[in-house]
This record gives sequence, structure tokens and C-alpha cells, in this order.
Amino acid sequence: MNKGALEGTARAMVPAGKGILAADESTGTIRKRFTAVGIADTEENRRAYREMLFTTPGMEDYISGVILFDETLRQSAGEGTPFPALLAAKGILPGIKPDRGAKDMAGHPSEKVTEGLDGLRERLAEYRDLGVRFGKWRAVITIGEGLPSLTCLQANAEALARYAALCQEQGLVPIVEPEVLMDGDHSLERCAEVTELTLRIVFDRLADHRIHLEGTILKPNMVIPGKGHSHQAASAEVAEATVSTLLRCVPAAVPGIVFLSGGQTPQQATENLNAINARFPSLPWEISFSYGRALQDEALRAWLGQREKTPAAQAAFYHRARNVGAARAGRYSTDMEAA
Ligand code: 5MM
Repeated sequence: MNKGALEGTARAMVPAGKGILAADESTGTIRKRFTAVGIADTEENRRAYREMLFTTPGMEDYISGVILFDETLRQSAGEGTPFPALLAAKGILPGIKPDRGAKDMAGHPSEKVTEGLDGLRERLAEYRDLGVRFGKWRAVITIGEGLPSLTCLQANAEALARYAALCQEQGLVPIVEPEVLMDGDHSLERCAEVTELTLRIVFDRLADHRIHLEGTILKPNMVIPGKGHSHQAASAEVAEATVSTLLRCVPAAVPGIVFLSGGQTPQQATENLNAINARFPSLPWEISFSYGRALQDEALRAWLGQREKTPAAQAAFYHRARNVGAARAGRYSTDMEAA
């Protein structure tokens, strides 16, 4: 393992003012996103949509890396440049989602375990040769009556750690994503409790598997009440709860924490990230973003699969990336929404 190279890549993923675009929707997920706004789910539309995002002028001012799905990694812009090369030419690091998705966990109704370890070493080696610099593996944790089970947390943490070890062996920085879902009516305190337990188990397993933490990025959920909870927390509350949870469980050796948006609106995800950075300017880690929906929703709704709407969609994407980039430095204000 080349620890110095991994550390350099990890730091390059979380530079000041920039974060990561999660554009790694698997086939089923992008179909859901397209169907919601009436776009036909064809391979060409999936390619054209990603081309619209990746050719946005100036996106590199706020985006340090892009996570891709296997299909997208092998696609090209209309003029023939493969997407990984197009991103690299803008100084953006290409990443990959090599997991095979969260599947129903046998014997554990309503819980999921992420699969994809079989053949992972070979897939990662191929991805590296195609220009990929980092990976991302997502585990999904559900809060509910008697959930999550310890077994589900342990199984997912073990898979995350084995994935991370294989990434580092192949020279790729692992983004480790244990997502505690916002679905449900649980309180912010319950989310804090489950997030803390999840992170403790994940970092235990990362240690067991000898993961080089300085070459690892954590992608957690913010500590936030369930979507159905009666009290929706203000940004200041989310920031306090999120940071106190992270401080209890995430070693200072980890160079960066990049949040997922998890179903927050684009503006909520921007405000909450801003509150964390504004209120806690001297944390041991870089605090950034790796948003999927919060970065893309407005652009997707502006695009609608119509090529002539590309400039409007790119303007929407750029606007959100700029605002989230400001939030990454704690310098966002709601006035910027109108600008
Ligand atoms: C972009 O969505 C990613 C892929 O999801 P599927 O495996 O379900 O297709 C997802 O892993 C994403 O990277 C994270 O969940 C963060 O995205 P959000 O939308 O929560 O910011």
C-alpha cells in the first residue's frame, strides 16, 4: 500500500471550498429520478444527462470529485471524450461506486446489507486502470421499532471494512458511507444514538481490517429527525447534534467528512452544512459534502431530457454547487439563493 499516495488523493478530495458530486445512481435509482420528472430512461438519456452535468462551465470551482456508476464510467461526451478523461481534464477526480447495492438481509425483515465483495479486487483494478482515484460503498441503516439490529450494523460494517481494505490495496481512497436513513418518525436524539452506534462499529471494523485512516474519507448522514417526526430541527440544532456525535466516534486521523444529503431539500442541505462549518470552524477534519439529490434535483427539473434546456440546467447546477461550496466554508447566506 502506498500510504503517501492515498493520503494525497484523500486531501485532494476535500480542498477548501470544494466537495464531491455523487452522480453514481445505479440503473434502478436513475430510473426513479427520471420517471419522477417524465424523462424516458434510455441509455442515451442517462449519458446525455451526465454530459450536461459534467460539461457545466466552472463546476470545477466547487467540485473536487465525481462518483460514477459503472455504466457512466464507460460512457463518453458527444464529441468522444470518455467521462473520466473529461473530468480529469478539469482537475476533477473520477470515483466509482463498486458496490452491488443494498439487498434485503436474510432473517432480518426491513433491514438491508450491501453486497458486492465477490470479484471486487479485480473490478477495482480495472477501474483504477480506467482513471478512477477513489471508491464509495454505501450501507443503509433503517431506524424503526427494534431497528437497527446489532447484526445488521455489524454485517454492514464488516463489508465496508473489507471494501475499504481492497480499495487501499488497489491504490484507491475508500469513501465509507454508512447512511442512517431519514425515513420514519424518529426524533433527532434517536438518530444521534443510532448514528453514534453505527460509527463506533464501523471504525472498530476499519481498525480490525488495518485501514489506513489518513487515506480514508467518511460519508455519513447528518444527525437529523426522521421526515415524519413532529419537530423538524433548525440548522443550529442539526449542527450541534451532528458535530457532538462525530466528535465521539470519528478519529482525528480521518482527513475529511463529506455528508450525504439523504432526502433533505437542496436548500436544507446547504443551510445545515453551512451551520456546521460556521459554528465549528476548527474541527479535526475537513467538513464537506458528497451530495447526490441536493446537488442535482434543480438541474434535473430544469433539464427534463430536452437538449435545448442544457444552459438552464447547467445554470441551476452551477448555482447550487456555488452555494454548497460557500456552505463548505461557512460563508453561505440565504440571499445567495436569489442571486
Ligand atoms: C446518487 O445516489 C447514490 C447511489 O444510490 P443507489 O446505489 O441507490 O443507486 C447514493 O449512494 C449517494 O451517493 C448517496 O446516498 C448520497 O446521495 P444523496 O442523494 O443522499 O445526497
